[in-house]
Parts: sequence; structure tokens; C-alpha cells
Amino acid sequence: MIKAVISGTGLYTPPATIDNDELVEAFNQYVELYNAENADAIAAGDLAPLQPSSSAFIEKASGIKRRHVIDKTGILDPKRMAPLIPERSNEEPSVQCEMAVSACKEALEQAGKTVADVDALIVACSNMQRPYPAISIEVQEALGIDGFAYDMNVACSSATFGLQAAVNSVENGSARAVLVVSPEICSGHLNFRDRDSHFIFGDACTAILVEREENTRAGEGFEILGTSLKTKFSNNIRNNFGFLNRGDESGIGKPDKLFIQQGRKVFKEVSPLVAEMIQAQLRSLSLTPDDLKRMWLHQANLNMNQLIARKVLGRDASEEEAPVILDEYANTSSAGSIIAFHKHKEDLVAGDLGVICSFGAGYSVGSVVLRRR
Ligand code: CO8
Repeated sequence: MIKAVISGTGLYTPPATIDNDELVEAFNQYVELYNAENADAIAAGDLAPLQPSSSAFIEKASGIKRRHVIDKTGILDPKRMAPLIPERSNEEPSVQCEMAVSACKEALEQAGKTVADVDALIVACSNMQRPYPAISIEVQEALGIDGFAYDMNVACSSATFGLQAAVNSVENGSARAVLVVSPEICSGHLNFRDRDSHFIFGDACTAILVEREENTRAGEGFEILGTSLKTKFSNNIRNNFGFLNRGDESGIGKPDKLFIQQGRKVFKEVSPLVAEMIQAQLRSLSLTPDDLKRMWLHQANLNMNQLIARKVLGRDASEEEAPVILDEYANTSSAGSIIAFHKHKEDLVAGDLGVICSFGAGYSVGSVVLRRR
């Protein structure tokens, strides 16, 4: 039987960063402008004044300190409050393609492989910058992979669902190796005018190379012991942007055409679901939580991760057991747990066990148990 292993990972981090103070300053300038422009309606009681944001709230409620973004100037312009990413011609690479190529090259290099060793590529992320041709096929062409590629979207769980698809392709023999790449430009679909969520997301791209065990260097990479996926419909994280928007008179101007969520409900409903799923998966593999050396959890909220780790382990997890990258990256949707894995895996020794676990919109949860080779 063919066995799939993870032999390399890559990460593209946009150079521009925005810290909480910068973000809050821009937001509060927007609030002042809005309240001044609507002073009469506010005075008449027809409109509620907007409230300012605060860095202290952001760090306490989420653990986020800063985020990397594709463009900083547009986001911090109080009259714009959206990234400035000019359209490119059809002959130029798309932004997502550029990010993906960079992350894929690092994953290949880590595994000691070239594109000639790869048969397939999956772009798995929350937002595609166009519907077609598939971003994945553009990345395939840019890298020079002779094979097949497709896009998939399961929001925050795109990368773990993509991992299962890659494992399936390798283990059923349809590809020798598959790249799973997650170019997340979350700033493109974040409402920077919304106080409740303006601080939540950042941009980044991850890549994972999944290969046949027999083609990899002995003692390197991670054996995949099992994948476990779960979805359950919820409107608590939603984005109504889509190709049918032009069929409605209101077009794309309403806030529901960007990311919206009931953050508290998400926190309460998703945390137990995730902890129970990890525990059930460990039981099915005849493992216990004490066997886990590391949990590379989805990076949306520090308090949520601490709660999930506590529910799984029955005690608080150390930084080493559940590493945090959201302080530096914010929520990068499906890339988050993979960034944690990419940055915090080299110190594990042969036989060490860990779990990558993503959770988010859908709801969707994806859990992948790994053993260091
Ligand atoms: N500054 C100051 N005060 C604020 C701010 C702010 N910016 N925002 C809210 N407040 C106030 C509120 O008004 C409220 O005041 P009051 O108590 O007087 O009513 C108080 O602070 C508390 O507000 P909340 O209850 O909203 O605060 P929480 O403690 O719940 O924290 C969080 C908010 C951080 C959003 C938290 O609920 C959370 O992280 N929840 C989990 C969310 C989560 O994991 N979501 C996953 C979504 S990501 C995903 O699935 C990917 C989707 C696809 C990506 C799309 C790319 C854009």
C-alpha cells in the first residue's frame, strides 16, 4: 500500500506590517470623519455615532499584536479603508499566483525536490481573486508542473481539507506528489470600517508538499496517521459576495458582501466541537491526548486556542505544546495552522506526535494527526 508523507513546507510573508496602534489610529480617524459628516442626523437621534476602537481591547480579546498585509497604505487611509491592489493585465501573474510560487518553491527546497517530481497542485484558500481560469492552474503553469491542478474553498479549513485530498491522490496512485498551497489575502475581504472585526485578519501564503513515502529521504518529514474532517452549516461566519450580486439592485455595496461574524457565538459553538473532534480522532487511532507533543491549532483567537488545548489535555498547554503565531500574523484563515506547523516543527524528534487542526466558517473543522519520521 502507498503511504503519503509531508516532506516539505513553505511560507510567504508579505513584508508590510500594521500594528494595532496604527490600525486603531486610522479607524478612529475614520470614526471622527463619519461622526462629523453625520453630525445633524446623530444630533437628531436618527443615526448612532460610531465608537472608537482600542489597541488594548484588540490584544486582550484576541491576542493579536500586528498583521502582515499585501498593501498597507490603502488600509490606513481613513477615506479608503481597503487595500490598494491595482488590477493587473492578463499577461501578468496574479497576486495570489506570486505568493503561491514563492511558498511552493520553499516547500520543494525543504523536501529536496523539483517540480519534475510533482504531479498535482491544489490551491486551497478562503478567497480566490477570480473564478477562472483556476488560480491553481496559473500556479501550475508558473512553476512548470506537468500534471493537474484545481482550486478548493472550505474557508479556514481549506488547507486541512486540501491535505486530505492530496493524501487521497498520493495513496490512490493518481499523483506521486501534490502541493497544497493557501494564498490567503484576507485583507481583501475584511471590512476595515467595522469596529467588531477590523483587527481580525492578515495576509500570508503557505505550501505543503505531500509525497509517496518511498520517494522521500529516510528520517525526514512527517507520517500522516489520519485525517478527520467535519462540517456543520452555520450563518455565524458569512460573506455574501458572489457572481449573483449583479442580479440584485443593491449590488455589492452592502457590508454583508464582506466578512461578517457573530464572534461570541463562533467562540462558544466551535471550541467544544473542535476539542471533541480531536479527542475522538485520537481515540480512533488508539492514542491519548498525553501522547501529543504538539498542537498546531488554527490561529484566530488566543483565548479560543487556550480553551481548546485545555479541553483536549485536561490542563493548560504550554507555549511549546500549542505554539502561537497569531500575535504576529493575526488570523490568516486556512494558512494559520500551517504557519504554526511550518515555524514550529523542526525541534520534534522521531516518533513525536502532533495534530494540525483548523476550524472556521461553514462551520468546518479539519484535523490531521502526524508522526515525526
Ligand atoms: N475596540 C474596543 N471595543 C470593542 C471593539 C474594538 N475594536 N470591538 C468590540 N468592542 C466592544 C464591544 O462593543 C463590546 O462592548 P459591550 O460589552 O459594551 O457590548 C465589548 O467590546 C465586547 O465585544 P465582543 O463580545 O464582540 O468581544 P469578544 O470578547 O467576543 O471578542 C472576538 C471578539 C475577538 C471577535 C472573539 O469573539 C473571537 O475571536 N471569536 C472567534 C471568532 C473566530 O474564530 N472566527 C473565525 C472566523 S475566521 C474564518 O472562518 C475564515 C473566514 C474566511 C476568511 C475571510 C477573509 C476576510
